[in-house]
Amino acid sequence: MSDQQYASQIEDFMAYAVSRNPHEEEFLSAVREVAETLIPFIEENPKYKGKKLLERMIEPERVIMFRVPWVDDKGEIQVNRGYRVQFNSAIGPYKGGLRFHSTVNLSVLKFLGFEQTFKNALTTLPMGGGKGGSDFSVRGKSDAEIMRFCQSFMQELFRHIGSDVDVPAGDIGVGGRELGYLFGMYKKLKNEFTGVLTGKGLSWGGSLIRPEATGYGVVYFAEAALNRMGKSIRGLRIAVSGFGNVSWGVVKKVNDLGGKVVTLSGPDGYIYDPEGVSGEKVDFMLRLRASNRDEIKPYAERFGVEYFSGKKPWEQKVDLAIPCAIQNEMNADDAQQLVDNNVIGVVEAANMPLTNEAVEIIQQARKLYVPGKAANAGGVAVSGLEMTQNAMRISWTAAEVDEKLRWIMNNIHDNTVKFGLLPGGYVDYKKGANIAGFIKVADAMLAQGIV
Ligand code: 2IT
Repeated sequence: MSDQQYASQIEDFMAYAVSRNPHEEEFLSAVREVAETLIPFIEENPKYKGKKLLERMIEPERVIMFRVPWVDDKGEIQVNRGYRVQFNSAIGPYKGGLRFHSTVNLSVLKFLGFEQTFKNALTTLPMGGGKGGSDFSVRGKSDAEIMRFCQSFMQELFRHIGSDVDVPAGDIGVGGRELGYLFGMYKKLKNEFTGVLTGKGLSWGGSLIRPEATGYGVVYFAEAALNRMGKSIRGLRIAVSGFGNVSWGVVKKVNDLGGKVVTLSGPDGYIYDPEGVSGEKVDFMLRLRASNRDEIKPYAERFGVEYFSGKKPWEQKVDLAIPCAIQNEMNADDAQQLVDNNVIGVVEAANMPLTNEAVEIIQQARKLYVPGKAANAGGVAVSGLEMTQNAMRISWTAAEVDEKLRWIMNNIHDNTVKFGLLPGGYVDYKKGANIAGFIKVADAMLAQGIV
């Protein structure tokens, strides 16, 4: 079939997706990104053709929405909305994080659950795709308010999850503190101590390296991709956005490998630290996060570096960009600026931080582009390792977990190169990740019949 025929097939499929999911912008953009690579692949492979696999895959197996009422410190009743999108269980129990953030809605969680299905397949571990959360924001809340919210959230969620059913974890706004409150309520309601959540604290079933895993995995992947180009992290100046868990792990591993992270950002703006974020500055990131203020400005005040209010770090001249904050944080103009500044490439640590137009600009310029579903899979991969340790009732050492994480990231790298290598040598990691993830899920779905 010609490119033009594929293009019209893609538009027909998107018209179908739009008609079934009107106004769900984030979800539709994730679907488009996948459909553009998978429709030609499916057409060329009789095994997958005519089975309505994409139509089946974009329909979540189940969506749960619920009321989350709680009482704030003033004694007022607050009402939030809770969700769990159980997207695909073809290769294992639903698995994916919970996001507590003001931008959370059904479209965002469907996009995240859809992406998670492919990501989890890439890890080689038996995990299906899911995502959940709430429009609750921890910003400006007291610890007691956060606890009451988490308890109310779990009072409904508990009946839908289980260690062989659906295993949530953290995401934006959900870290060790929130997972502790969630786990405590789950255990009380079910009267069982099982690995129903991952990202748990070390003394109650958590895994070493889980807090670092997403960021470490991103940098292991970046290093593998750079090595393929005859380059490495060593000596690179890197722009990072965000200052939360993912950025923190990226900063630590970049420092280990001899690179320099020169920017961090928050919703308020970004800081530029030409010396690099290292030493006590890395620990300061943890304190910023624990403060519930959601601002990066205090970093500039504390360390006397430049602060750019209301700006994004992509305007700095750097060798590599690693967006770690949130979806759509890098648009076409940002991507063009990076290309004009001769960046080596962009590695996504957040989920879909680049708009589809931004991805197009980076790839058209033949710069390195690695999608989050491949690069940030180390987080959920170590969640999978936490599930294994819980099931075996043992704990591996940090070195053992790190070794497995590195193996998994290198494996994802090689597998995405296998399906993404274009004539001429450029690697389309987006194509590679979509096809490699699809094959695993689609084969399982085909084997299990129309269910
Ligand atoms: O986006 C992600 O992969 C996560 N938030 C982690 C999910 C998990 O189950 O560890």
